Amino acid sequence: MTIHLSAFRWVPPFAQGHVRDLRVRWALEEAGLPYEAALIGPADQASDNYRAWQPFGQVPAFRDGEVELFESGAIVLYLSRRSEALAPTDEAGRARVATWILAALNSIEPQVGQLALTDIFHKGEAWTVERRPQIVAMVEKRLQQLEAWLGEKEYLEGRFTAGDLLMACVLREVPDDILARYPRLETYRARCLARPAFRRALDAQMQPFRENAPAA
Ligand SMILES: N[C@@H](CCC(=O)N[C@@H](CS)C(=O)NCC(=O)O)C(=O)O
Repeated sequence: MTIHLSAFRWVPPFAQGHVRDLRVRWALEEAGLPYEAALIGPADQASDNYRAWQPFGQVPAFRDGEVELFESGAIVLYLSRRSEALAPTDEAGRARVATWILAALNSIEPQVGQLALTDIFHKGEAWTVERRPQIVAMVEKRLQQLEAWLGEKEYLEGRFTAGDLLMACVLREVPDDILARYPRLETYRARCLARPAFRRALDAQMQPFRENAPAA
C-alpha cells in the first residue's frame, strides 16, 4: 500500500526547508520506503476531512494502509520499528532510539523552539531583548550536556538511528554562532545533514515550493 505524507504546497521563504514533514521524508529516505506527498493548503488545513487525519490542521500526517498517524516524532518512531536503517532490531536498542527521539523533542526542542520564536517572530521587540539571554542560557545548558554525552562518538548511540535524525533536525534550528561554541555538536550536525537521505528529503520538500511560488 502506498505511503502518503501530508506536506504544504507552499510556505513563505523563511520556513522553506524547515517544515516538519522533512523529518518524516528523511526517515523514509533512510529506510528506502517510497511515498507520495499529499500537498495541502490553508483550505485543506481547515477542512473536516483533513482534521480527521491531523486534528490540529498541521503537517505532517501519515498513512500507509496499516496506520494513520500524526506528530512527526510518532511517525519517525513508527518507521524506526520498520527499518534497520533507523534502529537496531533488538528491544533494548529500540528502546534507546525511542529515548533519544523523545529527548530531542522533549528536552532540547522546547528551548530551541523558544529561541526560534523570539528570533524569527518577535525579533527586536523589547520583551525579547530582555528575555533572550535567559533563553540562550537554557539552550546552551542543554547543548553542553548533549555534547558531553556525544563525546567522541559519531552518533548518539554509536551508529546512526532515528534518534540522530530528530536530534539533527532540532540542532538545525540552533543559530550557527551558538552551535559553533560546541564544536563536537557542530561536527555531529554536519555529519548527520551530509547524509544523502537528508539531501534527498530536503530537495523533495523544496520542489513544490519552487513549483508553486506565487507570481511576483
Ligand atoms: N508537534 C507537531 C508540530 C507540527 C507543526 O508544528 N507543523 C507546522 C509546520 S512545521 C504546521 O503545520 N503549522 C501550521 C499550523 O500550525 O497551522 C509535529 O511534530 O508534527
